[in-house]
Amino acid sequence: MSYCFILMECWRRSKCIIFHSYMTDSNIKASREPEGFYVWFGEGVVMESRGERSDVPMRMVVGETEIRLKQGDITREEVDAIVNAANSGLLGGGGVDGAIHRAGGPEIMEECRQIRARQGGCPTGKAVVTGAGKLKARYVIHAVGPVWRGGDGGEEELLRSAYRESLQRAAERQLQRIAFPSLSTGAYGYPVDKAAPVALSEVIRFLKEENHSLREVRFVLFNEETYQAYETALSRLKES
Ligand code: AR6
Repeated sequence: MSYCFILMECWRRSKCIIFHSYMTDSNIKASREPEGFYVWFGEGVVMESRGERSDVPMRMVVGETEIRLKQGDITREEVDAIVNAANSGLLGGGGVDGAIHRAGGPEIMEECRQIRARQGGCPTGKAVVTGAGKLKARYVIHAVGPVWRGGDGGEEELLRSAYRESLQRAAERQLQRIAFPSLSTGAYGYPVDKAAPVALSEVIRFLKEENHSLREVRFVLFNEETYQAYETALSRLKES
């Protein structure tokens, strides 16, 4: 491996690179801010990189499955199934639910209507499956997370259940790649710093303990704040 390659990899992955010069006994810190600042020395220079950049997708491997965090719009994901943050009536709404129905077209709502007619909707903590209409995914798994009421109303178990049920629906269909939004942390008001460790730990538990075909579980997080909360939670879970 060439030095140039090593340098470029460190540069890509690091928040900060420090060049130690043992000839002049000085350290030169090359921060990535402002972007593009670059320092190069000749002989007698040792390079050290520090920190991990948040725009390098964060990952964790559990058995044969990768958990991956990314910032983006879930309606664009090319996976076997995307999960929708639905309501019990499967009636559509705002947030990610609205975005999925808009992008996927009316077929998804028609299937939701049939499920409603058959079983009266989908209780909180459960998940049901429809096709994905015009989306790139094959299925939409409609999961109903809890409304946040302060934390004493069983919200954590209901949120765990919504993730678990979604993964079970995927496993029943032998799916390999599934993408989640951050359930309940928008209109339903679940604080994202509390929801992220619940979501990730339940996914990790499922992957370790249940029979499944999954090879990738992707969290597609809409904004920076949500991404950061999941990144912090995943870092802590990796350390524990
Ligand atoms: N891709 C990924 N994440 C998104 C997208 C998108 N296109 N759009 C929004 N989010 P919410 P909830 C994020 O409100 O809290 C609906 O009306 C959003 O930033 O969609 O479970 C339903 O019909 C937030 O981080 O879902 C229900 O009535 C996360 O998705 C109710 O809202 C969840 O926010 C469900 O509320």
